[in-house]
Amino acid sequence: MKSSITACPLDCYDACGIVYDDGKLKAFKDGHTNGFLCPHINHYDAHARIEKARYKGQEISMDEALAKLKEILDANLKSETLCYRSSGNFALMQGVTEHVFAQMGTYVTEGSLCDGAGEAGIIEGRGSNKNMPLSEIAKSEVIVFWGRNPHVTSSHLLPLIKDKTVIVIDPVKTKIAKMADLHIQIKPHTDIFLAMLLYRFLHIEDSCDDAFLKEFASEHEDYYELTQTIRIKAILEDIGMTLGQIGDFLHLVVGKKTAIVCGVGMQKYRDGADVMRAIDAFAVGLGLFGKKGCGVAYLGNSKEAIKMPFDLSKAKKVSKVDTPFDEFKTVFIQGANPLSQMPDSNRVRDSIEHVENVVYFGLYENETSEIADLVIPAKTFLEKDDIRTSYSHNGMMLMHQQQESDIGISEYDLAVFLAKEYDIALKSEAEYLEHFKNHAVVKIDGSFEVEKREAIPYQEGFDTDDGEFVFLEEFEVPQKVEENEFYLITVKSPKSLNSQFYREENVYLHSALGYKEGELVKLISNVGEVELPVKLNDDLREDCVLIYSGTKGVNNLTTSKHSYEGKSAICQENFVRIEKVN
Ligand SMILES: Nc1nc2c(c(=O)[nH]1)N[C@H]1C(S)=C(S)[C@@H](COP(=O)(O)OP(=O)(O)OC[C@H]3O[C@@H](n4cnc5c(=O)[nH]c(N)nc54)[C@H](O)[C@@H]3O)O[C@H]1N2
Ligand SMILES: Nc1nc2c(c(=O)[nH]1)N[C@H]1C(S)=C(S)[C@@H](COP(=O)(O)OP(=O)(O)OC[C@H]3O[C@@H](n4cnc5c(=O)[nH]c(N)nc54)[C@H](O)[C@@H]3O)O[C@H]1N2
Ligand code: SF4
Ligand SMILES: [Mo]
Repeated sequence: MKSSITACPLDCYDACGIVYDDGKLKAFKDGHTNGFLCPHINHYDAHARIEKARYKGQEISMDEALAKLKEILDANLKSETLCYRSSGNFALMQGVTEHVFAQMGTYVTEGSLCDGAGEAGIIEGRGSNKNMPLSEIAKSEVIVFWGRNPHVTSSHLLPLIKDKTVIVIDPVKTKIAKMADLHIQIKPHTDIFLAMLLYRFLHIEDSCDDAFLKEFASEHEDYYELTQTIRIKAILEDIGMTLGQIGDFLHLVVGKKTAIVCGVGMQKYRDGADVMRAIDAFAVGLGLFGKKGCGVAYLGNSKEAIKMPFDLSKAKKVSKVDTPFDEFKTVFIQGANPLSQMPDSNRVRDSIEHVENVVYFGLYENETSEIADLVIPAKTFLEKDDIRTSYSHNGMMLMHQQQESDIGISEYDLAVFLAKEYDIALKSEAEYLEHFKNHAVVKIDGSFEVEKREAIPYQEGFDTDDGEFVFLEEFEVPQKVEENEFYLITVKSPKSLNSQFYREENVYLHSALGYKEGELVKLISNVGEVELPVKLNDDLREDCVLIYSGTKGVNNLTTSKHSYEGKSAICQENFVRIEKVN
């Protein structure tokens, strides 16, 4: 009998299990999914998808589209072809197309639009990026949400925080901030100061976990000295907090099982790796690693402890952040909307204009499908077999096909077509799925978990050469806004999954700035501008402008420079000015 089990494919911490019941999507009752899904999946059917392939605006059949793809690929050298893939669908089989392109000799992309800076900081400090899973967060007494907005981006964490002490560090009074025992409405891009001051006062109050430091972080005195270079009074005033709040913070966490649950918010800057490493250092001071119910959770690596059967090692690579599209004659785009989601949209548009053939392989119409020469509709997650893992828990979710449909082609079938045409060895779909499944163990409740992922990593020390934590040795003082400039906060919306589903259309401003609801304003940064109607929101700081990810034109404002470490986009590095539009 066909299994009715699948999982949500979306780029989301929770990676929920789904039961497909008579055309309805229902949540797993067991485990973290806890019987509920979220609006994206509850309304999945409501979103019109691309039903027909097309070439230069003309509808064609799928066979014609594949023939066209071959014609396009044959017209140029493989070294003039780029495969640009993102994570509109997070399941593991998505990588099979990129594998085939890589074997054909095309370029692929490297780097991150997302979490790369923070990940680089974690790896520098700990030697690896092993995440604290949801199941351990459940055991903690205190949760610190640091640049993470759980009501929007990880709602299945919420049942786990009942009866726990909650601290929130966020420039926005988010829903979780309003419920928290302590909210520090920090000035954007000043988290490195807060993390270092917390460490310094932990040391001054003699509250460090000395045994842990001695064993796993022997350079701690040097780091304490670095934290002493901060001018306390001036910095506290600048970041928008008081000495009392530092005391309150420490009072709430010292001696408690604490989970520091980080999001991508505080690392969308060029020194994002250092910010994350300073947060890790505070956790080291508290001795939070290698213990039950303690640790630092971030956007982990969903492929941790999985050996990928797809080989990109020999492929030439260009950055995903400032991709030189104009150096290619053919660009194949899968599961991505780079014309909206990459930074510096004007640069992206100018650069991609020079490409002879843009191929878009996706589900929905958007800025990228609009300019594509060849559009190939994908299959939804309900129409193909797959397997997914998560960047926040250790589960492995089987995704069985639930529906038959004439629309679209799966990634695997597209890969089969290319492999046949270009004589590339490919295993059967079942073999790949079996390969992934072999990385799992079955738990008592019948669910699968990635076998080699530790629930409590770093119990024997860190993965650095000598097993010790590597502290920051220097840091950059972040730039401040000038008069009439604002920090740009660009965050995830409850209505969209980046540019999928219901996209936001406004800029959010504090009412004290004097703009009217609905009024059109022009936002200007040093790379570009965008006009958007105002929505007032007093949960913001007065020095911030908030535009949600997925809002059309938001990335006109963002730089395509990289983070110093991690080859990551830095969507919040730009300051903006506001002008009235008459
Ligand atoms: N509904 C929904 N869910 C999603 C997504 C979506 O688009 N919509 N996208 C998915 C993806 S791709 C990702 S990467 C994750 C990201 O999930 P989160 O990490 O939760 O992402 P963000 O909303 O970008 O940022 C989180 C918080 O950081 C705060 N922040 C901004 N700047 C700073 C700062 O300088 N310091 C501090 N301390 N905080 C700051 C923001 O105000 C925000 O509340 O969410 C995933 N889940
Ligand atoms: N200003 C600003 N920019 C940002 C961010 C921000 O917070 N602010 N966030 C950044 C982050 S964290 C991320 S992760 C990126 C996300 O950027 P993208 O990965 O480009 O994300 P989406 O906008 O979700 O576009 C995904 C596309 O995948 C396609 N798709 C969905 N399912 C499938 C499938 O099964 N098969 C195929 N072939 N296609 C499918 C859909 O058509 C959809 O258009 O954006 C980054 N850009
Ligand atoms: S919470 Fe995340 S994983 Fe769960 S259904 Fe919603 S988008 Fe999918
Ligand atoms: Mo992301």
